[in-house]
Amino acid sequence: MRSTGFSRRRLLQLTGATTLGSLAGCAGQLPGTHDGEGREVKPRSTVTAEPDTSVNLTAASGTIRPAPDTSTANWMYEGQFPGPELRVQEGDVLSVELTNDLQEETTIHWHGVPVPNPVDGVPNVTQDPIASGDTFTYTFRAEPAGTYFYHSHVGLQLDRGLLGPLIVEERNPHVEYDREYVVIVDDYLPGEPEHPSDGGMGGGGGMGGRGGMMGDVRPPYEGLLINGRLPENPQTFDVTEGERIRFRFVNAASATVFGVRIAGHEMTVTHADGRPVEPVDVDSFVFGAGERYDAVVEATNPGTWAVQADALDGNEPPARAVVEYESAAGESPQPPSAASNQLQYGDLRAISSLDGVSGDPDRTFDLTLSRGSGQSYIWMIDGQVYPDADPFQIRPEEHVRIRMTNQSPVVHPMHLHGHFFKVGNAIKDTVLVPGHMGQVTIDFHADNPGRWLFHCHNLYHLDAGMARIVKYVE
Ligand SMILES: [Cu+2]
Repeated sequence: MRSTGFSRRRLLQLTGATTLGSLAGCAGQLPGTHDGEGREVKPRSTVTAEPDTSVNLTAASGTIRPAPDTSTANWMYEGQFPGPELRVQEGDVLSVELTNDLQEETTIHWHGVPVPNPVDGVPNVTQDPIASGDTFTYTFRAEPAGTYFYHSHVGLQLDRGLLGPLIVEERNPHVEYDREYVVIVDDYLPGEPEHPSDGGMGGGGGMGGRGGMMGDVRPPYEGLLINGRLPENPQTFDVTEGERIRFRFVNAASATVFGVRIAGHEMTVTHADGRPVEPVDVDSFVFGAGERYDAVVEATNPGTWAVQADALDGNEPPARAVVEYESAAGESPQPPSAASNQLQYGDLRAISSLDGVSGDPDRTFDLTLSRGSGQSYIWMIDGQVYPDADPFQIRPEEHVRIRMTNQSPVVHPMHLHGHFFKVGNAIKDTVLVPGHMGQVTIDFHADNPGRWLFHCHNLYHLDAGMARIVKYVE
């Protein structure tokens, strides 16, 4: 149907590879970028080695109790919320058989892990969705080490509770610690998530809406959670004076950016999105949906202290947990003081470099992030609404640059599947692009062929079109 695409491709076949290279270098456009007809490169094959760890996960509905007198029907893995912690050694082969006992299709995505494309878990892009009653096995090598999480990538299922932590332990950590805790920060939505376009979020698709966030609507969250618990029912992290505690913070929320503090203690941030960084001391950090930070805390201030995560864009009471020294058991937790030394992306310096992204890029995409102007709830990348959007075509081994300008007033946590990227001196897989013309540039090495989703990790923005396929072509 797109005859111009055909003829352009024809022309390029005739003019040969030199022309291709120069075109790609100057304009950031690949022949076929807009016709969606480039010949795809086969993905890496999936791992066939014997798994070191085999896990069965069943997705099914059940009841969660985020506080003693609060319960709600939710969807869960193995009847747990958050789902069971999967913990393996770096380089191990992990095999997860997912059984779908839900009444609708599902998948699992291994957020941040650069798995081979066929096990990335994006429905209708990397696999057929798993039908109700069916099973699907995801097998991949768990590397590099890091703090990750897994979640459903179908529709709004993440906001129904289908999420859990995936920890890939380093063989040789670059920081010392005595014990660790995983801290999953989330927004709490009882019942079924609704599409804003259906008027289900109180904003009717208009401006403002619940939560009062300019230019966006917010689901009717009934609280904020740490490890599945509301603030009136906080988890206690036991510590002993003199210990070094590693906290692995995961923002598994669907629509919430959090600011995190621990009362009475400085945090030494050691990993960003699982990747080791030069340790940096802060008293707070902000992270968006899909981001992770690891921080080491020295237990040198006996007492009982709050771990607090405030929604930057919501007005629910902050999520909370408690750090309790043995010697102070039973005392009521002290709240954190105001943040004065907040982590900035510019503070992050990756320990190891990312191969293949030095110098000038082979291809650059200049993208706008924006909201649709009409009454319907639409979010766009470069003016297009996924899935009715052109794939970004790249070639194997290219150094690809994506420059984003956020024309909306709302922050967007942008996530690239299958790859880490360089942002400043950090290596990450999810990055916040601030509102009001905020600009962020990421660079990645095209070393994992396939079709990868690049999208906003605000689930409602994703659902409303803020996504693209990055596709490897020959
Ligand atoms: Cu967004």
